[in-house]
Amino acid sequence: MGETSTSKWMRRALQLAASGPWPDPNPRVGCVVVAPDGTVVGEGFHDGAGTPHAEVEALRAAGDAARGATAYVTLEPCSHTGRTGPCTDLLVATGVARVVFAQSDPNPDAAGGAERLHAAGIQVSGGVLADEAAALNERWARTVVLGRPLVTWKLATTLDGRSAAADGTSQWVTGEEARADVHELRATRDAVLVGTGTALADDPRLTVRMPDGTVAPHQPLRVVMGLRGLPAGARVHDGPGDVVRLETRDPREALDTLWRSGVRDVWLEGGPTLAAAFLDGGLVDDVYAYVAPALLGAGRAAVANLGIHTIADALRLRLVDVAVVGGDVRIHAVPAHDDTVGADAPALARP
Ligand code: AOF
Ligand code: ZN
Repeated sequence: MGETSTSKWMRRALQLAASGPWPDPNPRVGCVVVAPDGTVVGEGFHDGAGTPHAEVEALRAAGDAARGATAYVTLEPCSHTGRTGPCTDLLVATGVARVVFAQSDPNPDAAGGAERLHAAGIQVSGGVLADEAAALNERWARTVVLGRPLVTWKLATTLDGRSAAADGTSQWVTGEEARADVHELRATRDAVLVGTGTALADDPRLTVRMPDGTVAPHQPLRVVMGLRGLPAGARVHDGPGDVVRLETRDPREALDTLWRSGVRDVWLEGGPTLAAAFLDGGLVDDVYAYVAPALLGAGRAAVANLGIHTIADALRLRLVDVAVVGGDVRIHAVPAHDDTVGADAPALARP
């Protein structure tokens, strides 16, 4: 079979993959099973975490016609038993003769499928339209490699880096447009996270609101971490969407818990102590700084002490982009140790 038909079927598999839900803790995967005479005998896609894998759906549709056929899959078939059984075993059992896949599986728990198929006597080739397949699941791939949710830290400061005045007042550092922009970005995340300090001081609702003040349809999970208790009347308990209390001050532990409950990206809104803990642990992947052309000269800094004493040790970020938002400036940057694109690029490209 020539390269043209191989990429034609893979394109179809990519199309199927794209019909899967997003965002989702699992990757978007598509599969097409093609008989030796070139007829499609089965198609499938992954319809979200906990549902059958794309291969399972396509093989189920193909039935006996899978024998001797070629399976085109956008992701290397899994070799593990997770929420579902290994697809490699099913491909072998159904008598598929050949497997063509696009992206190798970056998930350390599920990888190795190609070798397993090969060992079972199936003809295997990978890398067909791999970049396109990878682009569908860029954030997923980053999170499975890291084994934790991606973290975006948002801060709002004056020109002199202060998030609150000397008397503790902090509403509002930036203007209305910047606040609307924050709500728009919040809405693209699975969870919004603050520390108990911020929850007590600012009494935020942490909901996503539309410019007219109404509540947006998608509400990220609202998470408050830290050891102090919250009053029953705290506003975070109001409105739609779930609220989670994480009784820990350890960012790693908090991210582990969130990861296990399916959260794949977190919007971190402070305060300064929590931001410092995440930065210190190398747990910040994206930074959105809203800077107001205002000066306070005194008051709380956006981030607490990072233990840096000399300029050479500054935590340097790489600039991704700068935008004027109303009367303020929005700076998007990523930690300099991270030379991949901003973790946001694929998510924000989505409608
Ligand atoms: C999917 N859908 O169609 C394929 C996946 O949590 P589990 O048990 O569903 O396993 C998820 C892993 O399986 C996933 O991280 C990826 O490595 C592999 N393949 N996953 O969600 C699919 N083929
Ligand atoms: Zn699988």
